[in-house]
Amino acid sequence: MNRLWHNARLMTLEGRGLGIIEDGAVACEGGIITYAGPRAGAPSAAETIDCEGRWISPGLIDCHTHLVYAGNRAREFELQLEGASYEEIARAGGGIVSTMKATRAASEDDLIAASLPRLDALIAEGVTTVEIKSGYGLSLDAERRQLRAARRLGAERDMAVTTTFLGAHALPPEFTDRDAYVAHVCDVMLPALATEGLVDAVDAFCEGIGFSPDQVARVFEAARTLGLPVKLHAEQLSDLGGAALAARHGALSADHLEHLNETGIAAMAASGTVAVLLPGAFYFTHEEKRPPVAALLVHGVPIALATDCNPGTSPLTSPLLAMNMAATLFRLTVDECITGFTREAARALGRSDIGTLAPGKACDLAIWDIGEPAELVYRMGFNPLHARIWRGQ
Ligand code: DI6
Ligand code: FE
Repeated sequence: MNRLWHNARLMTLEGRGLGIIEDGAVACEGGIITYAGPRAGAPSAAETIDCEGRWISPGLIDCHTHLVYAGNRAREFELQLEGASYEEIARAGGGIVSTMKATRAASEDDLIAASLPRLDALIAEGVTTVEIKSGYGLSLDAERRQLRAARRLGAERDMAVTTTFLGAHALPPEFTDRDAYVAHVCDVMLPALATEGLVDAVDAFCEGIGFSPDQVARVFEAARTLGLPVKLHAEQLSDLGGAALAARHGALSADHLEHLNETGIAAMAASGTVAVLLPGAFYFTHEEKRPPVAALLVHGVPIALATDCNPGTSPLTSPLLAMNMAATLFRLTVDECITGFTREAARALGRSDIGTLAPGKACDLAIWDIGEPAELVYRMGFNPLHARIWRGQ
């Protein structure tokens, strides 16, 4: 059935900024937008919805999450508050490995049950597409369960889920040699999971405590052989040249980037690699170095934002709070915060069918009870979502 939302103010996200249309309307047929523009030019429809002057934006896109895992690290957080270091916690069995143990012990149904509340928190704030990474299984079976759970979450709710294989996240306890584990990731895990249709993209953690640029390059080669796009956790804690490496491999995005240097920025600009900034992790880990936002803008690198929802460094399920943090901590403008969770987030996922309001795009809408777009970014802990529309429903 065709539908028309009218008497609305639109953030179409078409063009450079927010693409605002006052007194606008959006029409939809079969889950696809057929019209987004001034109300005066709107087609007639079987069903019309009066938005009473509310704002409509594209549904939000959370382009970097580790949303599927079991357990949590609240006790670890408490120990940190009492003065324990990350190393002490890791030695006591904490850190990524503690989430790995809980995730390995969980069935696919357990993972779904544990992850649904987090997904629902995103849905409540208007998210219509979410990227979900593996990386807490670190064995073929457990990574498969995580990715299958991620796929199933999309069916449990009206939500588009894109999956990313992050086998090269941490060294599992069965391995002592990082190169040997990377070979297992490239030769065994990735080909099997890709064949099963569980992998939309491939990611790695390029860091002193993660994997070296050489090891990441091997993972990227394996992805290329399978025709899969790549992205990278780069320059979060130190500068290993990960972003430039990602750019050389035509990565969709390089994410975190607090310690990114000029060379990396230029390389990203040349390859069109999106900078995904994750203010939740910056905040939660007390990072002091800010990502080089001004230089990214000067070079014309597109900037996206995401929650990085994960149990260790960003237990965040609020895109609206992430926008507020990006503004206050990274000095992004209101327009940059909103484009970062819509149009640019779509770009970070390599998706041209979502992220703006235009004919031919998926009819994923967020309808907001606000007087102006800045209200989305300005408030903290308040949710002005009036309605969320997924594929026209
Ligand atoms: N970067 C991070 O901040 C997280 N993973 C990553 O690649 C840490 C995840 C965790 O501590 O569980
Ligand atoms: Fe992450």
